[in-house]
Amino acid sequence: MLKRFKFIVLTILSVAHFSVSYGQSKPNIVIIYTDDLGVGDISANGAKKVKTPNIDRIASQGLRFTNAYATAATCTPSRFSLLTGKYAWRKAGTNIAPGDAALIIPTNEETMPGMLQKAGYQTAVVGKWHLGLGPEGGPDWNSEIKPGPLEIGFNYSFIMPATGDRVPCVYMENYRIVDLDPADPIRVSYKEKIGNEPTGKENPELLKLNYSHGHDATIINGVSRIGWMTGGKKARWIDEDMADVFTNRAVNFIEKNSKNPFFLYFATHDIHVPRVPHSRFVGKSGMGARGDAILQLDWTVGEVLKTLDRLKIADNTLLIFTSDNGAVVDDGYEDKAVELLNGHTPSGILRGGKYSAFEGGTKIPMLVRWPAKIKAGTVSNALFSQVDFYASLAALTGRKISSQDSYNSLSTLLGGKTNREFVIQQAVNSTLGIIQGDWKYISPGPGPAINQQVNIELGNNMKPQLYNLKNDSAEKNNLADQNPGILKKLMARLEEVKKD
Ligand code: NG6
Ligand code: CA
Repeated sequence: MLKRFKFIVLTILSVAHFSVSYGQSKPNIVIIYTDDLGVGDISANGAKKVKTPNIDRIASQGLRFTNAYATAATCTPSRFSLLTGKYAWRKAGTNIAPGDAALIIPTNEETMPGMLQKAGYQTAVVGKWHLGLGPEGGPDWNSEIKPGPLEIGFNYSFIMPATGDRVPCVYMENYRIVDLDPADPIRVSYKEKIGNEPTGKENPELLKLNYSHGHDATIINGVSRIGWMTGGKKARWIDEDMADVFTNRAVNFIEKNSKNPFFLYFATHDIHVPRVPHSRFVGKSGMGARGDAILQLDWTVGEVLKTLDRLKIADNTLLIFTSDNGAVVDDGYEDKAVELLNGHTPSGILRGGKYSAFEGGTKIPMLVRWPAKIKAGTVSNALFSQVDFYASLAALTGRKISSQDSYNSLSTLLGGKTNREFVIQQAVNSTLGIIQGDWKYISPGPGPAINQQVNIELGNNMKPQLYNLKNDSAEKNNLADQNPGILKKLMARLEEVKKD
């Protein structure tokens, strides 16, 4: 009898002990994944023309990376890699997804949010999705839309299906479009015009923001988009309110889960096009809509920081702030971003930008704060790739995973030395580059040298390119001919990684 009693007491004690240490040791995790923000776009990285005090606060209270990379120079493949720990170029169909694409993340393989769920986290995605939705053939917008975020490991989802410049321009909460009137069903096409709503091409006089290239289809809220849609009038978003809507959902999720470990993947629309910020930011940067969108993004970050402070969970929250790809100025709308740049350098000294195989494509701003573990005001020049978030967060939360591409770089993420011998970069046309040691190699291939519309050098070249990033971080001198040995080594390494 006594023995049995002892056993019960011990069991209760050990369960109690387990749950206490469980709650305390697992930090909350917040990833603020911004869109198209360049290394030069935040004052923490030296920007002078625009001030980002809230973003800078993450750096001053935590860690600022100077050598961190997204896996790709566009959104869909970068996000695919972030959430799966796998290079997107291993899987067909992972380039910039049309707004009616089927879900591109397999539901039968473990993902980062799924792994964190198993580790006891409540998980949420708020903001831009752009990873496809629904079964093969794409989603039926008027019924339950699945598979989607909930099938790959999120407990809660509040998203825009694709991008701000792609139809359908509606929010989706879990399986449903928000405020959809069944009497006004949504139809979407990326092939041809459907319905009879005005388009940017046919009715430019109706636009409040003109397009500069592309973006000439259905007009929603005075802005023409990529793709055509009809119906869903009540459900359509107002671009000016988008940052408020997403921030509100993100804050609500944090509040609801402040007493248990949570993972929030907060993917902002800012500073992607169309840049139509709320009136409280319009004209405030003096740099046009792009600068104003940076101020709006900074406000968003401030709201997240304030919420963590108010709930007294900032100390035990690992907060990561970064971007999906490098900067672009004119990405298809006449929003005065070019004319009003005023000497601001979104990509810093880097060559290229969004879409590019040059550094401006994938080198991104990255700040990490975890007051319980990271010394305030640290700067790290350690090489880091976003493909490692998956394995690093698995290590943090005690989950065993198997991944060929994602390495456990937790110590790097918290301010230690690099754990990576190399970083792989993917440009818009899937050209690959590899950085190893001081050197960077870009594989040869066809394609225009410059995307004239966005005025960005893409890095395409029929000859192999080799740059010494240590002496030449702006990639001015192709040293391939002078260094055949190094060239051969990097080429071979890239081939090895591709084979893996
Ligand atoms: C391009 C769009 C660009 C942007 C990009 C995706 C045109 C001419 N350009 O095709 O505006 O939407 O796709 O950006 O349509 S990303 O950040 O989501 O990858
Ligand atoms: Ca992007």
